[in-house]
Amino acid sequence: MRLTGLELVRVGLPLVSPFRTSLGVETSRDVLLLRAVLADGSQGESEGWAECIAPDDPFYSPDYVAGSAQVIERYLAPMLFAAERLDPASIAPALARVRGHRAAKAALETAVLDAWLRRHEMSLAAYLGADRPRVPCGVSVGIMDTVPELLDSVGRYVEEGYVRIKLKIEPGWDLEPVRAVRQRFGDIPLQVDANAAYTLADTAHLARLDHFELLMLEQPLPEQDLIGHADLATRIRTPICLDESIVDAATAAAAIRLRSCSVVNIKPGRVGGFLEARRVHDVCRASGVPVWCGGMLETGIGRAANLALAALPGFTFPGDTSASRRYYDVDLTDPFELRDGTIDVPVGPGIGVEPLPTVLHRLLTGRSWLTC
Ligand code: SMG
Ligand code: MG
Repeated sequence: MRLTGLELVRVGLPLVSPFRTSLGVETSRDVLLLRAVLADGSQGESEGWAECIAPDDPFYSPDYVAGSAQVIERYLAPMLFAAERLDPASIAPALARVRGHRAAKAALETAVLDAWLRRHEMSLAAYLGADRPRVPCGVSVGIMDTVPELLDSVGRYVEEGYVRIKLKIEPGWDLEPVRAVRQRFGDIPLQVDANAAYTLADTAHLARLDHFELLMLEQPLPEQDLIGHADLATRIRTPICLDESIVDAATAAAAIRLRSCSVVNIKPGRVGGFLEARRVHDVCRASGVPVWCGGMLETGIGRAANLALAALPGFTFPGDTSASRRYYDVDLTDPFELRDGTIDVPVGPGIGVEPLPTVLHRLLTGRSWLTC
């Protein structure tokens, strides 16, 4: 199969409520979607969709949405247009000359993979080796102005049935909100995420989190600091999970060897695509390290694909794969709903969903069409 066309589609979606982390506040998303068209000689064409996880600004990682769009238009798409025979395994090698830009590469690989799977009438979940029809879901709760506001928010999510709560923390917003949530909600599965807001000088302070029996402390230190995380891990009891630090299967292997973490958050868009995400899963599983699926406030397009990954056997912790209404009043796809703390893994070919044309049309902010 060949890639014959690629459309970059931009949509603007307001979030239902601001999402504050140690990196800043998100109130809306400027989403880049890709629509890939593959041609298969006499067999005709097939189409595939993907969402790029890059946020507006390069604060979480070097990726940002305008940069991802540009590197796709200028470098990545032409590289794939030039490929004679595309199959899923050939995409990442065809893009390897470009360094980094993992969010852009992941989106492009996913759009082509979706088209390829639709052509072969296979779901992404089946292709990846998923073994469950639905997955337990957690929710990530942003930093709030006050503890009572946080408790209201957590209370609503607990009532909706989320099976674990993740609190965003930063210096000045850590022990107090965690203590308050523990006091109010007892021994619910609870974890925290710092987005690299601490340093090793905060070790004694972070050790005070041990008292709260958290499932894990996610990315306390800067992303490159695997040794620092390993040192921290010997000084605190709370298990360390890495997110930003793990950019491919090789860094996962290094982090495990160094004992920098005992849990890994996997986001396909952070590691360059679903095939690399599966390799991260395989490396972790072979070492007995549990993984879970992270989130980047995806619309239904990105969420559908993440749910397929989250159904692999090594994903033993609930993911940040929340229902559509946690993010958006109107999602780009039919909404994903929480049922008994779980969300169904899409079963249709490819990622199993497509943007709803009327919603897409209403929220559209730009589109450009590239051909070989
Ligand atoms: O998709 O529910 C979601 C968001 C989950 O907390 C979440 N993501 O570091 O894990 C993380 C953050 C990154 C997003 S901040 C832009
Ligand atoms: Mg994180």
